[in-house]
Amino acid sequence: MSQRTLVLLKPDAVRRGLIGEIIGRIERKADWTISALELRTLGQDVLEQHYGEHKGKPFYEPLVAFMSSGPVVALVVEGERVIEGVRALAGPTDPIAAAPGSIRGDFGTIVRENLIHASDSEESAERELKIFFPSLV
Ligand code: RTP
Ligand code: MG
Repeated sequence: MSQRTLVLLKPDAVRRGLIGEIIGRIERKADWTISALELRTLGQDVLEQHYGEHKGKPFYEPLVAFMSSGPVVALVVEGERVIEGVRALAGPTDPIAAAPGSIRGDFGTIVRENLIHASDSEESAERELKIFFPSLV
């Protein structure tokens, strides 16, 4: 089943020079395609829409501060079961709990600074793609 997902390489990944490493892992998966890609610094408005489900939680304010602390790379990836697939490449939210071999497991230690976002369901993907790439049909 071909799908589309919204991926963000978070500001820690960009600062640490891991763009190529992470995109390379996504690119090497068979039959997945990067169909949009952009470096941009996120404002409060976009982050509030994107992470609205977490508003009010204790980690929300520091998360928004972190996510606006430098540029991110936003990508649209298309292909077979790509929503579940990029989540699997990323590993669980806490990088210490993430298995070596996953992006978070290989490069992260701090829960907040966990390198990558990927949509967690078809509904999230549709919602998030509209926020980041509204011109995409
Ligand atoms: P994401 O939305 O960024 O892809 O990450 P996720 O689904 O794995 O995790 P989620 O629960 O949606 O949390 C969003 C992001 O908030 C930060 N976070 N910090 N306890 C904490 O300090 C905490 N919990 C979550 C992480 O950056 C997480 O990716
Ligand atoms: Mg999430």
